[in-house]
Amino acid sequence: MEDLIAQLGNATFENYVGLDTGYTEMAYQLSAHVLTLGYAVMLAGLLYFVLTIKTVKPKYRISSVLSVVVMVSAFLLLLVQQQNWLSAFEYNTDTATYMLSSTNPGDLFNNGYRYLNWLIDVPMLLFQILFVVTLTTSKFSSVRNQFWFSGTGMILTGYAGQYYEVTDPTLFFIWGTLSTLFFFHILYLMKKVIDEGKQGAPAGAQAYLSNIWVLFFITWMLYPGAYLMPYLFSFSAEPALSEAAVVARHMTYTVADVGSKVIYGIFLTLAAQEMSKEEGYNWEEMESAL
Ligand code: RET
Repeated sequence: MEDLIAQLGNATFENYVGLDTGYTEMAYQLSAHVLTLGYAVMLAGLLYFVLTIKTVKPKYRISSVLSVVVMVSAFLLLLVQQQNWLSAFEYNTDTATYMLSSTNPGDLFNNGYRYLNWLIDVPMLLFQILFVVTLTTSKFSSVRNQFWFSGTGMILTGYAGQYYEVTDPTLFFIWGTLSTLFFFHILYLMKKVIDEGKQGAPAGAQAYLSNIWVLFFITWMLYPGAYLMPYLFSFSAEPALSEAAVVARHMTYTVADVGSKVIYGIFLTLAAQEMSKEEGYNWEEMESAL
């Protein structure tokens, strides 16, 4: 491990595996395919949010617009992330694995693109629900500011921490813990927003809002899981240099992205449709107007 650290420094563990054993065909391709699936779904989601925007009353449409913003930024950054994977490693016939590229014109593999993407998407996703629900006791601007504060705090501390996942586990866990404190605040606020939003909402919308809370909780928890992946596979103070952990991280991020951005946005659209119907705007009976 020491000589690997001398060569790779603060690079993330994906590179360490690439220099150590390299990736078997299956692990390399599976990663490439999962990363491709990620950005393809964002493009499909973009169409869904554009095409369904008129199925909800104008006052709910900002939610669809925010989903569009999220889809465009996620599409671009996930595309770059996939290209980064392809260029960082190259097939080596001696080892019959994909090793860290020695002729790589680009950079090492890094998940930083994701974090910077979250800097845009996390506040957007959190604001989005505020345009669908009606708050009873909390103030819109106060919740919005707190969402923004804790959202960016969570990401920036996590971004700092991920550089130390191999070289300095202590710092990695300290930054990770700080980030988790912001995360708990977000979970608390979101639960409050959803509970308030359910009051007075039509039954159909209430059911979607309950589903949104479960979806939100599960998919957002996957991100810290992906951060911890090298340790979840090693169960020790040293990160596991295992290709299975790398593939698991790609899969976790992709499932989390599809759930927290696309399915979440779809559920919000469905909830807004129910609310629109309740308020006399029934798109199913006004095809000609669409
Ligand atoms: C980090 C660092 C380790 C601790 C925690 C984290 C949480 C990240 C989350 C990210 C959510 C991202 C979303 C992106 C959608 O575009 C930063 C991994 C708690 C919850 C929803």
